[in-house]
Amino acid sequence: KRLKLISATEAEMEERSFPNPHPDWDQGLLTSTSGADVDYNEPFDAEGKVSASFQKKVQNKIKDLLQQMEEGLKTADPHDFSTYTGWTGIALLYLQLYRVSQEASHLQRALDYVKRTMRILNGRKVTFLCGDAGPLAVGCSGPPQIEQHCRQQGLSVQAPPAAARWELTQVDEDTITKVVTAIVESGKNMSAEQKKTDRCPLLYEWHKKQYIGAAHGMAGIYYMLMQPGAKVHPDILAELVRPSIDYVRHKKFRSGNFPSSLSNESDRLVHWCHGAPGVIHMFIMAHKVFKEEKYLKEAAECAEVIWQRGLLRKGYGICHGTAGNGYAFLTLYKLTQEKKYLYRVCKFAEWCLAYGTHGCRIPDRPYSLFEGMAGTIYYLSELANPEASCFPAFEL
Ligand code: GSH
Repeated sequence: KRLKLISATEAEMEERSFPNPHPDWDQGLLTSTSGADVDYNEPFDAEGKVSASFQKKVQNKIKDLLQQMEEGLKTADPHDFSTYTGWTGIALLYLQLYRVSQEASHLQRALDYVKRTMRILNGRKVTFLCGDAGPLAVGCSGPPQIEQHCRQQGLSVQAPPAAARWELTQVDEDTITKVVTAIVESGKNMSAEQKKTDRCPLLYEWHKKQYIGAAHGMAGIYYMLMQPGAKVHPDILAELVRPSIDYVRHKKFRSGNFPSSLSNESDRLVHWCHGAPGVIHMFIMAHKVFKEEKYLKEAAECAEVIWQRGLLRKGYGICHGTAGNGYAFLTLYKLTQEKKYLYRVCKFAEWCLAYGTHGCRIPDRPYSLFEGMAGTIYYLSELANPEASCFPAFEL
């Protein structure tokens, strides 16, 4: 069984990603006084900051991509209100752009898209990314105009604190506790059913598979349970969540990547949704919560695989694209303050600046937040203030 967990063959790895053409970060060169050497770590300037000219390039590209996106959205599915592929995702992008630039036109657009979603909700799915919960939460979030609109529509809203930077809807603690309890109970039951109580006390499946990644799987669920806002009891964290995280940890391929599900042994996907770029967020949170070095080490190893294999042929999006992989470096940079990770953030952004020139696959919803261009713009917009970056609809 162990033998099967060998890493991917080169052919398999190459099939999904482009070889990373960028030299890695070199601390020695940055401290050198020679101008030529400093260029090597471009786009950092001599002081080790992201250079003004690179920031300018990013800003220009954001404008250019936004125009393309607006044009493209004219032919997008008018009924798709979702965060994942529809109008709520676009509203979230404009809220982010407003946050970064304070330009009122962005807020207005966010509001227009939110209004649109309120008219087309269909009550079929309750989930945040694909169902009604996402648009409702975004509709009820901070900006007063959005709140007012929701009130007019007869939707219940609770006023967020005045200075809130639109934390998504303030949900009362009782409701959070109920949801958290349901998640923990369901994980315990599945683990007992599968006789894994000792090894992995919280087990989940989706479409009959025990997925590992951030979007559909265990790493995403443990990540949410560790959020301070989830207020999970420390005993539950220690006795159920932590051993489950360690179980996932032991599923690591030799390459440093992670399988997409417990039953899948092929080492191919290096996406936020499947593989190291999603699992890294779980490790970073585990390090914050349990204060153990080993989790930070795991996160750093994830970052290596992502650096090697993260420039994806699938595209530039956040769910299974290069921008989503760049968020792994952003989050690790926020935690460690290591320049190396900010450098990698910039290199993945640089790749995204050449949007469409690498011969990548065109996503099914090419302009959407999770599959397409809106997600790439979102990622690029984080460069203005990396300390405040947050993977949309995931990191809090
Ligand atoms: N509909 C998506 C798009 O057009 O971007 C493609 C579907 C996709 O890539 N799904 C992700 C995946 O990893 C999971 S969310 N699929 C399996 C694979 O790439 O082998």
